Amino acid sequence: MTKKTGLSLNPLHKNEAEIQLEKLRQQINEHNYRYYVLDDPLISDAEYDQLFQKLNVLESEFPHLVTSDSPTQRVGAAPLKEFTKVQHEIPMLSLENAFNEQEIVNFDKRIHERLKSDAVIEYCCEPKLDGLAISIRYEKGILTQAATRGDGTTGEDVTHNIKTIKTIPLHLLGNNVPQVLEVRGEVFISKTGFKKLNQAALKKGEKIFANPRNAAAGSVRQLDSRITATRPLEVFFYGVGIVEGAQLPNQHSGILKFLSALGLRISTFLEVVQGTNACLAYYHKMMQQRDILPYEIDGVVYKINNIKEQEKLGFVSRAPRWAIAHKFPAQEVLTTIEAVEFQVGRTGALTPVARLKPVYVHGVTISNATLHNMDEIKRKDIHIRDTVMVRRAGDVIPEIISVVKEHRPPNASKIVLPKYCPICHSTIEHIEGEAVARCTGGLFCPAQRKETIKHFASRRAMDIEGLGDKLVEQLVDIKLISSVADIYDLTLQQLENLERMGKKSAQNLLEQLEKSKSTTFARFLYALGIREVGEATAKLLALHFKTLPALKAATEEELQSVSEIGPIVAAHIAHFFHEQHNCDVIGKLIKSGVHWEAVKENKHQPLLGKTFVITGTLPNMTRDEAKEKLEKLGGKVAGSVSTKTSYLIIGVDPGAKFKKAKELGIPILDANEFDVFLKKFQLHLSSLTAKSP
Ligand code: 9MJ
Repeated sequence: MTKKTGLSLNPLHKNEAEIQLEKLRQQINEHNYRYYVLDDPLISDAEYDQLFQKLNVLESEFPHLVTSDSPTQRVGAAPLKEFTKVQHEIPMLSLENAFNEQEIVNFDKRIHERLKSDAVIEYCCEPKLDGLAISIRYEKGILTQAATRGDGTTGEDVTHNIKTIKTIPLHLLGNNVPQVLEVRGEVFISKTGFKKLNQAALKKGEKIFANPRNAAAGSVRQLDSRITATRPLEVFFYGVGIVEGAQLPNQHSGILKFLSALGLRISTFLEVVQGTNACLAYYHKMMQQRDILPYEIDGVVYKINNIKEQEKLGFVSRAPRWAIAHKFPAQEVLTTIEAVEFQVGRTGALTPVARLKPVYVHGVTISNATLHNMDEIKRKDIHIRDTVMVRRAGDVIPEIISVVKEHRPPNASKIVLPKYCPICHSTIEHIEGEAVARCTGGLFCPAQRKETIKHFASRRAMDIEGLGDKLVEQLVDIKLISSVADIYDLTLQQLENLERMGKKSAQNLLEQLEKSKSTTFARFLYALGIREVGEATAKLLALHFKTLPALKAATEEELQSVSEIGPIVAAHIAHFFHEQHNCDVIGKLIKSGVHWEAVKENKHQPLLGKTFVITGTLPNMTRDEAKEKLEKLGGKVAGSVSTKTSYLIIGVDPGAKFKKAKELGIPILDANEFDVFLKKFQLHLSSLTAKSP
């Protein structure tokens, strides 16, 4: 039985309804394409709404005829419990970055060398969007799966969310649809979309997004697609993955045109050019247009247009050799300093932070900038209420680069180092000649206590999963813990009564706390947070002194006999163990069950004397795991590339280190080569896998 409504022509027979539904969907798809992809609608919004309404009514009368690719299926569905993983058969590549013209010239030169050709190279130039990369699979023209890039090999299934994006067709257009087509592109949020989203969030008292990229990524990685459906997400497609049952054009620009004909939105700023000079002209043109574009771009991309040549070039460390992103320079903006606050770190060091009048800089709202220390403030002559030039480069904390002195208002005030700690009111000590000023409150200061406990629980220290920063702050604020020694006294009852903590999470945390008690001497030393004792020094100390009593008894001279430990570090270590309250904390931790295996002497260290630097994400192991493996073999892992680096290990998205290593001619191992390299020492590793430093 069918229900009669004003809009439908019912009662219809099932096959009549099927035909009508199909026609309506086709019409709506066509209009979607004209509106969202071509930006050239044929009908008014009211006419479109009428068609959509008609489809809605008909589908509600024939619910069993609703198809997964129907335009009505974009509204979002019930939340998922978790994302399922998707393997990318063809890896989703990222791009190598270039920051200046010389790097583009070098890139072009490398291409010529690899292709063994002198001919001018044809490039397809594209704007570079800074959103979230996705891969969408169409089978017989119907959207069947959408996945994030993840690490390039494994992403997350976000089909439910991607289907809510109106610029993405659920059904490809035309008669030339491949059997299987995976398309790759960038999901993003326009400048106005971002503004509206944050205005709405502010109204509702919700957290605002820092930039359109975070907003886009957060919206796509939602378990509840009904939320995603409310977000103004858009897409541009720029490539393909698996293609079956179709012969694609042999030029990149041709492939993009082919995608467009299927109803897939591509950039309207594509240009095919000859040689690097034309690429650079495109770069300057796009940089000028950047502010009037409706969406953020953070650079442009040059891709070799000839697909055969692309195939010849292949890829390295998950970035194609045939493409490069030419990034726009770091952005600088003017704003004013509204106030300066002092943050207290783990060792009591005070860091002045400028609270700025919020400014939106090409995609990011900046409201804070670090002032580093008082010397820096003096050197740059920074006052409160000054107009300042702020620079944001990549993901680093924004910095003030200069003051516009001519704009200094009469009520500008000097930044004064407080006499007392803003948190615990202990006196502030500022030793002549030292850049850093410190709160003398020590562990009496809640800020230092919180930071000490956060450090103790952190991944590279005691590795207590579930004891995150927010929880530590909460536990200290409500006085359930006041030192690291108290965390092992926490009970199930105390934990499960906390705000935002269920019984299950409380139980998990207790399990993790128990697990963390079995550690290594080096991790324990690092976790104590002794000044100047980082991970590397902690390892040296553990290896040299072997036991806690031996280390505690060491004089400053004995400490200095350890290579790489100088007088300052030695003094900090000796001072730490002279403080009775530190010894009490250690005693209590050990009484709570914290223990480690005896430190073993590693006689066979084939990588002794070799220094490694790791950059980018490794697909098969975390950086920490790689570091641990190398160190067990005697290798040292450093943070930056220099002439002393023996090998650079590159994962996905290697950064400036990759470039520097190439310039210095340092041997580079990609993830696969690194696996082979490690396997060479596997035998050795297996004899060293016990959890000891
Ligand atoms: C962006 N983000 O706009 C690529 N991209 O090509 C463009 N990203 C890309 N192309 C291969 N336009 C890997 C990534």
